[in-house]
Amino acid sequence: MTLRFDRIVLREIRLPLKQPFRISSGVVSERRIALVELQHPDGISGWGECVAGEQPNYSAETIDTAWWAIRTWIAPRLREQDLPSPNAVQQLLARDFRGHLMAKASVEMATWELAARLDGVPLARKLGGTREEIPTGISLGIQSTPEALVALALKARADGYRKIKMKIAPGTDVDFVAAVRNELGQSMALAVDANSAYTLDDSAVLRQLDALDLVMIEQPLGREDLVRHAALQHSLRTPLCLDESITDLERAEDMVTLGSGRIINIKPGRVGGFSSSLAIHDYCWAHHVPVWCGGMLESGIGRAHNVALASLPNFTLPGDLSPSARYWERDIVTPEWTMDERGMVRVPLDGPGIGVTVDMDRIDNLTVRKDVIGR
Ligand code: OSB
Ligand code: MG
Repeated sequence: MTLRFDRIVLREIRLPLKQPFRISSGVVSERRIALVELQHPDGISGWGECVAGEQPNYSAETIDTAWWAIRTWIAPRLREQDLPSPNAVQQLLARDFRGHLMAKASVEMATWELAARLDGVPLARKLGGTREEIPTGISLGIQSTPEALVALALKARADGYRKIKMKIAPGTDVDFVAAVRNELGQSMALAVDANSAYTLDDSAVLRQLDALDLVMIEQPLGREDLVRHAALQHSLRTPLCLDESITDLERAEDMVTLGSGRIINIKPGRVGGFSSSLAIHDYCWAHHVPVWCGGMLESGIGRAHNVALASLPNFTLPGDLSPSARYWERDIVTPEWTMDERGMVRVPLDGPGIGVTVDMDRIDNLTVRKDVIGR
């Protein structure tokens, strides 16, 4: 069957988080999530989820800019066309069309899902994934006291998580992380993520973090600043991991060339989709740079895409792929995502596509806006 879609259904759902999630640049209590359904003429759908946030505090995109970009530019360019392969979509969307990577990714990834369904293979295998289960880490938001953070970290370890990442910002950093290190001991893999909250003027604080035996410090400096990250990396022994700064393969190459970091957090939504993620993955593998799959508080659809990607061989560090119950009272897929007591999430390999069932009744109940593009 040819890869094409004649109609795109865009839906916005509202999904309250069990707990507000605070990072250095803002807090979210209820996710506004754009879901993309690509409808093939034979009645098969491919699903995608847009990771753009409610506010422009992680990147310039928001759900509202993504909605507009999909309607105005992405859907008209791809709809009612025979696509040679999902790998062709990224280039089609790149021509004379800058930015909007999260909007592009949501449709590009849905195209991969549609292609996997048309081929009757699991998305993980369509992408070239080899793993059957993924080691999982948790990302803990900024807490009001070190004691509160320690309590969450103890629970995370008891749940089986293999890595604990703590969000930090100036003023809620060294004391908080040191308290967790003291309580959990040296053997637990701990990491921090600053979401660009520091500058090189904060080097005293960054040196104190360097002494806490962290597996990585994620994105301490500016989003577009590979040069200062290189200066910082050369002064620290802890590996820096870049998240926001890596928007495409070229940025990954620059990181390696300049020495701006030693690890990459690949979020397919941030880099424009799966083709770009695969290119970054392959490049990093060849250059001995480990990668892991980050999260953006996705629902069960986005999580399925992340789990499929994380099944590739160079995803050697635990991903931010917490189970559904960590975020939501009830997810929008069945079965919900779970993690076993060893901190592993299983890659669904029994059915085609994302391998979980989209709960249409649940989605209908949560939908606040819907837009149908096409006949
Ligand atoms: O930097 O990884 C990040 C959530 C929102 C914005 C940025 C980030 C995050 C997370 C969430 O860390 C991880 C998850 O989805 O569990
Ligand atoms: Mg991050």
